[in-house]
Amino acid sequence: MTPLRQTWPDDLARRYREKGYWRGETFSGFLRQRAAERPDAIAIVDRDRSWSYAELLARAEAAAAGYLRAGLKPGDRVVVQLPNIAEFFSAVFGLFRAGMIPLYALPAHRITEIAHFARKAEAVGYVIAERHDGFDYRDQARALQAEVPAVAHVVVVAGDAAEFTKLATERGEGVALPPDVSSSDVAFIQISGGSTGLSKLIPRTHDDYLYSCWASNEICGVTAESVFLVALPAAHNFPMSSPGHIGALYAGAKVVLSLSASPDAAFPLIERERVSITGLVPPLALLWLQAAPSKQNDISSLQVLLVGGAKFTREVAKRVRPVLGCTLQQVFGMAEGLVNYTRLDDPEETIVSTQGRPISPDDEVLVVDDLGNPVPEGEPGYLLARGPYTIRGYHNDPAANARSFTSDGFYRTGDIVRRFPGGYLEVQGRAGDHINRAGEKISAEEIEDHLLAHPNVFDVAIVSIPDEFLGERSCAFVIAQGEKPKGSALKAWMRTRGIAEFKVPDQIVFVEHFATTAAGKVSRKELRARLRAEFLQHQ
Ligand code: J2J
Repeated sequence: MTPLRQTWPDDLARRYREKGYWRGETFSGFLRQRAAERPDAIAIVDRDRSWSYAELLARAEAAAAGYLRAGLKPGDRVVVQLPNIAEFFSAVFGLFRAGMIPLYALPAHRITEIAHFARKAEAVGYVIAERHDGFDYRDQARALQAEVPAVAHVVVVAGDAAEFTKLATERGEGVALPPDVSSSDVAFIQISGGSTGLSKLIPRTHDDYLYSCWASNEICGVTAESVFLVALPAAHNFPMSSPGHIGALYAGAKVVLSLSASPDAAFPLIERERVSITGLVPPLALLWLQAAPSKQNDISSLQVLLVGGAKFTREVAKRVRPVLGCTLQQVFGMAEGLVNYTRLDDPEETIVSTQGRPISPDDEVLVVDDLGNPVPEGEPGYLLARGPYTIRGYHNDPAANARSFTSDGFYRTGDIVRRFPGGYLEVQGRAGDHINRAGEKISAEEIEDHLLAHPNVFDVAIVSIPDEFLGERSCAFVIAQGEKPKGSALKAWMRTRGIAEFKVPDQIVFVEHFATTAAGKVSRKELRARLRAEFLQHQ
């Protein structure tokens, strides 16, 4: 098995420890501690259950014993694909307790993506719920085992397990739980929303991730009294770490789970649980702003609304305080590490017009030109980042690492930003070719590769088009060959490719040919830029 690691140079690692950023704690260690300190405090609430910290710990230990009984071993990598239900937490903290490494897939991911994650991570387990949103994940488990036979263990945490193993809810006898792992070990794997090809794997350590969570708690005002609503998919890095459910649990707060982020689902939960803080992507924030005036629910407990994942426009941002009665906190983060927040006591203008500043005094941020030279303050440039919770490399991907990291360890975020006094950043756009569709990142190349497999597609370019609601939508420019398919048929065919629904192009435009230059072929990047410009001109 390719070893999973994330290492910083010794001098920096020493500095991060000495400064107290890396506290030497692990995920299962902190949960055990919270359960000892406040056993009866409520940790997790979903639609119809509520678990105390003591109960969550007991369930995590039972799950850990169950995994070991089923034949999984410490160090094994396990793809976790769960909706926002309480068992997400017993399943995942069970894996931590057993020294296993979760890889977080989103509920929307389908077989092509799940098989890629499993192969790339050399996973041997897959943790699912029976069904969610009408989709039966057991069928997906069968397809995965057919495609990647190494995934020998499927654990179903809720519903009917069929031929698979049910998540253990009793500790049972005869299984000793292993000693805690080291805080510098990789705790779990996140998925990158990168722009080239298939998703890359992001190994995060206990030390670095917990730092980003507890420091976020301080910046976002999360304490043991807070009530944090997870409205976005719990597996996504934003609702997990900014400050997220992990931040909230670290603080000993209450985490409330909503199966959907729609106002219809979320507002009654805010009222019932007196939610004080939550996070949304911009299109959902817009929906909440539209819905709030006509809803009867009392959402006055909400103090902070974090908005991030994609650019939140200033005009909409300005409406948050007057309409929802809470403080907006913009957050510009990435699963690879660096997270920026506006501060709760920043002037309103800073809150509505910037994407904040880094969490840590030791976040090193550079804004550079094409040649890698720093640009003057206020000028746009590429954002590079290095620091105590920003990864130094993807898992088992030397080519991506050569592209995405400088020789001195800065991560090339791919974002184009301007930096202002005080370190505040304003996101201007992206260098890479991906579509940020309502916070979901889609690689143009990945979708082009799928479409090229269609017999009547000669060539294709995927382009991001500005969209009033989604921020960006995806448009496929297609040159057909043979019989020209209907756009709707092409979309339907894409759905058979086993990919997440959000990756199916929103729009398909057939063209006769792609422009070339006198010198011959243009680069894909240039082509996409031209098609986009032409499309917008004719709007
Ligand atoms: C513009 N673009 C943004 C913002 C992210 C907190 C919040 C978000 C994420 C996330 C996260 C943006 N304005 N406010 O992990 O902890 C775009 C950038 C960035 C990419 C990362 C967190 N906030 N973005 O969205 O890994 O392009 O993380 O590089 O999914 O989203 O995407 P992702």
